[in-house]
Amino acid sequence: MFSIKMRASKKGNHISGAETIVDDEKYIELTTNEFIKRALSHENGAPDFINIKIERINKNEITYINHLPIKTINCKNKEEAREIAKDILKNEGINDDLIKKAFKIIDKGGMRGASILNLKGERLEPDKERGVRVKNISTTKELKEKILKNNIGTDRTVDAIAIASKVISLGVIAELCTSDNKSYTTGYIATKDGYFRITNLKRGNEKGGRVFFVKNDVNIDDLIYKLENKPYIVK
Ligand code: PML
Repeated sequence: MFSIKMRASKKGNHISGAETIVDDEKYIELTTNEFIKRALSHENGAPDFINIKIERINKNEITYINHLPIKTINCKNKEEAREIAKDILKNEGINDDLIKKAFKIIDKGGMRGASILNLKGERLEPDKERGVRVKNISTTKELKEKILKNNIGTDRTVDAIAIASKVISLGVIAELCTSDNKSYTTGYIATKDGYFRITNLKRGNEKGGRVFFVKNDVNIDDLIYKLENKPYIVK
């Protein structure tokens, strides 16, 4: 099996990223071409740097998990969407100050990965500019098809459900996310209860980002190691 990762940037600023796990080397070329096409046609601009990384991974190291149940909550505007988001997060024991802090981080944008906040509001990611990127993940072809064919979500959902399902299975309390694609305004919150897509969680042209909320006694080195390195396939 092979992990294939792409990231594209311009003048050092992140533009886009994608990754998957393929089970045979015959899929490497096709997938790589798709990723390059994606990098070159991204709405956030043309990159001056594209990095493609292909690594063999051992089948026995892969953890297979079920995807979080997906639910879409339609909101008429950002204000309504953020109220809904707050309610879901509060249900998980995350207080108002923390929620405000998290929205401030994602609205500032520009991070390649996620910020990690504990319940005291401390930021635990070692590199505050870059954040922590969840890597070595993929959805199965069947899950991708189910999401797209039944209009449960979009291509962005397919990528994000892999991230969300992995982080929640590793003990993260909740994930808050808006897209760094300028025009993509649907964001989500993931908790142990599901992946809640929330329309209009940001306005068009606004920036995006990710925050993971974790317990105060989290073993942060272990969590970051697993987020980055432990291969997961989400079915
Ligand atoms: C991103 O672009 O990485 C964030 C994706 C948000 C996806 C929300 C959805 O399911 O539509």
